[in-house]
Amino acid sequence: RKAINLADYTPPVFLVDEVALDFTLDPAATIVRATLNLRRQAPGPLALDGRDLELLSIKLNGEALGGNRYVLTESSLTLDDVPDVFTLETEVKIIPETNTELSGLYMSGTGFFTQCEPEGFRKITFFPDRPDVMARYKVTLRADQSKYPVLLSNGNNTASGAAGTQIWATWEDPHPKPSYLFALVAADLVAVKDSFTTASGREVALGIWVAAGDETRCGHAMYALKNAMKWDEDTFGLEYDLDIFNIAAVSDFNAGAMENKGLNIFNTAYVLASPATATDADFQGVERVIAHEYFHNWTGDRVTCRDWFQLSLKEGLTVFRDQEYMADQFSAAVKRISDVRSLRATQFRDDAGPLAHPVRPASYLEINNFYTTTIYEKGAEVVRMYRTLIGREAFRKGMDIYIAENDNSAATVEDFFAAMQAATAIDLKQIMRWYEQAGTPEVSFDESHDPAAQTYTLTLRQHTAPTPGQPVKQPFMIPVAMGLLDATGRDIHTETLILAQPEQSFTFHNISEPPTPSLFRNFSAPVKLQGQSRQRLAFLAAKDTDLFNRWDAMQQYATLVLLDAVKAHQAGQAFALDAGLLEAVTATLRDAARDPAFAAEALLLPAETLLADAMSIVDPDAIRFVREAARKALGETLREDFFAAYAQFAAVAASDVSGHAIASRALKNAALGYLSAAGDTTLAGAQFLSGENMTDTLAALVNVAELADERRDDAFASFYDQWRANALVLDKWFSVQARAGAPDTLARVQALTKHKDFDLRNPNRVRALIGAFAANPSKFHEASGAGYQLLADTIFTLDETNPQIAARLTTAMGSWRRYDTARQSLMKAQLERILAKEKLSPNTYEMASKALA
Ligand code: DPP
Ligand code: ZN
Repeated sequence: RKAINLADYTPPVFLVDEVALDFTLDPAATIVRATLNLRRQAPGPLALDGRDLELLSIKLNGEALGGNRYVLTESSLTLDDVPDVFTLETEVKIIPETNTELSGLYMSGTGFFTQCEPEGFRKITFFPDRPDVMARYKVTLRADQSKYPVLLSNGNNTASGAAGTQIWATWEDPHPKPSYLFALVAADLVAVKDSFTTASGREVALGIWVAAGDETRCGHAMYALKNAMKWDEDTFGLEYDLDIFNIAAVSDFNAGAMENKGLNIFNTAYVLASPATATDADFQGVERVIAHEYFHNWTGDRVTCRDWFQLSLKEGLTVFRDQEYMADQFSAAVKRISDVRSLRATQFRDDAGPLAHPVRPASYLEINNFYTTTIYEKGAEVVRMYRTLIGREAFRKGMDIYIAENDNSAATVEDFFAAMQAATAIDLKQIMRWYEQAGTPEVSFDESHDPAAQTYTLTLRQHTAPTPGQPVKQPFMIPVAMGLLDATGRDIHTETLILAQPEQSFTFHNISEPPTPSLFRNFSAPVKLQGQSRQRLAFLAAKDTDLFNRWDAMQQYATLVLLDAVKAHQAGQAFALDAGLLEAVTATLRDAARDPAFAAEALLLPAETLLADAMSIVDPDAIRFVREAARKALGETLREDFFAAYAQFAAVAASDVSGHAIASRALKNAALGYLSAAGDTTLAGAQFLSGENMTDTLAALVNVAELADERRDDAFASFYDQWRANALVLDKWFSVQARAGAPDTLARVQALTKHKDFDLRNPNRVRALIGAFAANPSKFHEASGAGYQLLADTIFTLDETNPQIAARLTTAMGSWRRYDTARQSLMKAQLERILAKEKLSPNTYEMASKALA
């Protein structure tokens, strides 16, 4: 399969001004009639994309075309001899019930749903399926009234009716849009309705469509939607632009949600939430994703992408916007901490391996493989760096310019750059390297203090290791938000430096004593800061005025200490708890009441995956042993404090999901984790039994899952009995078992793949069991290689029905070179086995071959 290259971009030969679609919906044979008004832009034939379509008829300006007038291949329909302006009518048959890829039109639950981003529309009708072709859509849906009483599409419902047992509805979207934003829903759903009045007085009807029985779990989604609509008006001056906004929830969905114009389609996991069934993290996930998809209405829909290489133009920007939204709802520092925690755990890891790619890749085989943390989360960091560099006011001005200049068009990363550059006097040219070069820069520093001159000089150096296809890196433009602390921890100077060369020195005046620098405050750039001494880290962990850096110093300190303990363990020495770590945890715990949300984050030791990233040869067993030993030692040493904290933060109503309640539960459950690690499991057992709140129940279950005895088995059995009918809760039942560190995890996961509720057709279930297991740092990497085999077996089967999810699972073996030679060859053998599969999808082929390259 041929690579698609950014450098080969050419504008479309034909534009489509209007398209009328008429669907007669039937699971076994849906008929799609399309009328396209086409207009030539450049010389050449008309080439339309189309896959899995049975062409029934084709007319040009009303005249039926014979087979000699067009060329049909597996993926295209080409007409050589066409006028400059004309109407093309096609009629095709598609089979939604056999569409297991969940791209295009497919069946799920009670009806029909679509997913068109990035290239699903070509599985619905022949069309120039590329984002720079923006058309106005008129859509008529026809279906059996008894089975599919609800018919939805983009825009406004302009007409409806019934004819015999059939109903029909017409939807018209006044805004031109690319084909990837098309959507339809035809299903037996019920709506939770509300309304929102925009700042300029437009009344918007809001509907959240779910399966009957799920209406009671839509409250948080509706709250979040209205809150997000208001926030975008207040923060960016962006108002909603249609009279109706619908969200439909579907339980079979490859991604989290989709921003189709006026009709967002959501994975049920990001709509349904009640305190009894969803954790606090789930509630926050619903709010974040609802906001994210809503924000796409401007950054994605009104201003879309010229081509898929620009994916981060909409995704990085929209993630940045949802991060800012969430920061405004809760604690900004805690939000930043949890975002950076996951960026480091996933994006930094990818950036260091064979799958590393720039925020704007130069080439791909299968664009579905590029919905990555690099495009999304690192892309958001790049947008954040613009703001850090030019300031909030200029950034807002740049956003206004970006929207105004690119409204109703398909833009590029350069257009965003131009808008930001127009808003500031700072030369931003070099920021473009963040889009072009993959890899995580490493920043180191030297310092010197001159008591006579009262100056302090900081020298910063940046270096970025080679990544696939990029052996040499140019220096990045790195904003370094920093402060200088005196010996008492007071800020004596704060500034944002710009590091743009391989090495740069900065001199500060009137500095009488050697200060302590606090660098990259609030994580001002996605880099790795190196060379901080333990003493420094301990000081910053206790004193930094920047909450993020205080947390980070503690994490870095704990990382150094635990990595030393790993070495000691490998050398056969017994584990000894570091006094500084004990001191830091003690101080955090005793001060927890001041900011429980922050304390709960600070109490978490660095994840096993983060420790793994810092090792040249990953030893998953030693990492797990040491991290657990540290948790146990802390739990035992601070037993009284943890019990006290548990009791202090326990008094929160089960139904309360306010920020205060969420923070209290987080702190309480952090304490529960340490007490359980110290062998005190009665508390977890009792909390499990008393649970009316899913956060508490699950936190207890996670601890009970570590026990390989009947207490665990009883807990999982009763959880199953209680929740077997609730798919989203049952997903948790699978994933807690797959994430467990208990010695028999692998065998249990093998057995669970045969469980009657395990279903390879449902992406949420696959992620809950197989995805979670592949992210289990020690059990997936069990020395026998049986974990790799299990994953590869799943990929083998899944590749035939859902290549997108199969390809995604393959990335779990992307870091195989980081392990010992025995594990390396076991993982490599599985990757090779996958590559040798007959009829392997291009999706999985790309990931497996790149992992091995
Ligand atoms: N465009 C979607 C999103 O916003 C991806 N399915 O995440
Ligand atoms: Zn998005």
